[in-house]
Amino acid sequence: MSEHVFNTYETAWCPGCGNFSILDCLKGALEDLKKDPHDVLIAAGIGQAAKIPQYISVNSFCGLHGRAVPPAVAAKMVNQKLTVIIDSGDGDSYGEGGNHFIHNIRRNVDIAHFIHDNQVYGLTKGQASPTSDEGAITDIQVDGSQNIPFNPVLMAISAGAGFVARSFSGNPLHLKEMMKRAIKFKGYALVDILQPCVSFNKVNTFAWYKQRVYELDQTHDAANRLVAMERSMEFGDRIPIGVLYERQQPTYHEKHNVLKNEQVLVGRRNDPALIERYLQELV
Ligand SMILES: Cc1ncc(C[n+]2csc(CCOP(=O)(O)OP(=O)(O)O)c2C)c(N)n1
Repeated sequence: MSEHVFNTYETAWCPGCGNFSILDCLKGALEDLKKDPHDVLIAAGIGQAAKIPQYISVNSFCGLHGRAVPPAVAAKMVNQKLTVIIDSGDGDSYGEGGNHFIHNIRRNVDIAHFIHDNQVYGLTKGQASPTSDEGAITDIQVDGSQNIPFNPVLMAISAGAGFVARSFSGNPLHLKEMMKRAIKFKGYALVDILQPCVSFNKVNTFAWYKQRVYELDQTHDAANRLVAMERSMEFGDRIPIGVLYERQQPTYHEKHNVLKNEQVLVGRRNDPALIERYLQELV
């Protein structure tokens, strides 16, 4: 495959933004996995992170705020051969899209979900997001955020996700590896990506993460759900990155009566008499 397949475009991001590395890693992961652009769909909502599909030459769906999951699920539903990726921000995915986030995990649709977690609503000038630290001061939360921070990796494991990882935009080798594993995983796979926001998050900076982040090693038992949950709660002086939890389980398609037998629904010939009968049953 040509190295020019996943094109580069001029972006709207601030110099130093973690999004650049995340975009590079995503392109690298797709190249390494030898994905052809027409076999890939990236769905996003709204935000700085959610602009990613505009900077990469694959199929894309730019949805409303928090609404990246439904079109991604629909696309996977009709074409299982498609590599479906959701790539969006923490505000978009865990805030406005929180309902979709949780219940898509329960369906276990085969989708890789990459979330740029900069702990703020960056596009709209840095308001607190679900993952903001308690006490985080912003232009709106002038006395500090009083909400308990949302823990996406712990939530995903407890909701039943089969693959849950965390990575850091400042460690591109690690991030690309996590993306590749999530894409290859059969079933829902989350990668929460710690990402500095150079304009609106002056606390959780690149240096702040660099001091705290450490890579999980072989001593971590990623098949043990309780161990994974305990490790997921470590977020302070030390922050683990890597695959927190991994367990293969039947996907939505494997359990579905029709989908388990049909790889592609697009273009199939429908029987008008059958459709007429279904309609009659409805009236
Ligand atoms: C329903 C709805 N609520 C709020 C907004 C305003 N809005 C657009 S982008 C955005 C912030 C997105 O934040 P995040 O997903 O964290 O991405 P970032 O910009 O930080 O990359 C907000 C609040 C909107 N467009 N629609």
